[in-house]
Amino acid sequence: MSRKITVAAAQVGAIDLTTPKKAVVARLLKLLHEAAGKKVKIVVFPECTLTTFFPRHLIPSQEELDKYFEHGEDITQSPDVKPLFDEAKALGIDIVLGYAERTPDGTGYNTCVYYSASEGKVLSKYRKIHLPGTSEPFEDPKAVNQLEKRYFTPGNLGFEAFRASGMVQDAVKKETVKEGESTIGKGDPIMGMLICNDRRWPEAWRVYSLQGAELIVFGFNTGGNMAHLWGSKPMSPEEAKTEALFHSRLVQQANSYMNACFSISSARCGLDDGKFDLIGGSAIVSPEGHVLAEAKTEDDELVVADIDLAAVRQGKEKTFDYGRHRRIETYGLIDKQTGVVEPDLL
Ligand code: CDT
Repeated sequence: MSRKITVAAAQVGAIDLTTPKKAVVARLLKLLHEAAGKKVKIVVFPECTLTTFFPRHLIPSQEELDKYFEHGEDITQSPDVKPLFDEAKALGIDIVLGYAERTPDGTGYNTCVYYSASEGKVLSKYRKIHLPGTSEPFEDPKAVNQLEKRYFTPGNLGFEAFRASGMVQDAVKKETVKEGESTIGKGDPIMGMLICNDRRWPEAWRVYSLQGAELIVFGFNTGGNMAHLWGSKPMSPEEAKTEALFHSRLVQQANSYMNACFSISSARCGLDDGKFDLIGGSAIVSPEGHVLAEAKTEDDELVVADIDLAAVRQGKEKTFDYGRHRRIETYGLIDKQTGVVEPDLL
């Protein structure tokens, strides 16, 4: 049974504080049309795609801050963004879009949705669970801030895998399955979504792979030089950026392998406002941990690969056959303890 799909990361380059959402959406539409020309079926856009990564900035005015959020329950009806969903439907391309969400009760989430073109609706929503950075800006005026803990609440939707319809031919459905037939690896593709910092947490990937995830997708905004938040030693901006890119790639390749799934990562990158440097490095990675396609620029760029979801079976049925090899009776600390407790001193 063929489980081949052409997929893409739509990497997005610099966006300034004052760039209007309409101008960003015009760029996203250009990438979507390029994807259509390459017969892509799923396009993944970055984290908080529609604006500059505003958690860099202390924005005291609520009215000003709210301009960076989408309001209400249904992003597909947001006036500036609706044309993107309408075009995705017309072109028959599923899209993953990251955005800042303000719910009707005023809560802020760092969110993404999976929009299905064949169903004409959002199939799944994910709200970022691991929020990095600080609530207060650093005193050092030269520091690059990451005020996600100030502007967002940790996601409350968990890591809920879902199936994407209309992607593979002859997928076994509830109605068509024959009695006693094994449906493993035969249904519609099983997907999971993460957002940026989540990709560094193996627990997040594992919860999805325990649901059989075949393809995990995520967008990111990763600073090239965030000396106040990470780094083991003083580095030049160039060294810091190389290290940030290395770690980004390391976690994507390692977690794709250890969870026997494909993954797509999509960067917001470039020099925002001519000074905030974000790494690129959008990539599509195989379940064996190999890079199948990667961005060559730090600008708007479509990164495309043909993947065959049947390739996840090898890892899921041999090295990482969880049912045969996992030893959950020994993993208790994972869900009982948050921080580190060291053994008693000698
Ligand atoms: N957006 C986001 O989550 N960025 C973080 C980097 C900053 S926190 C040190 C990331 O994990 O890439």
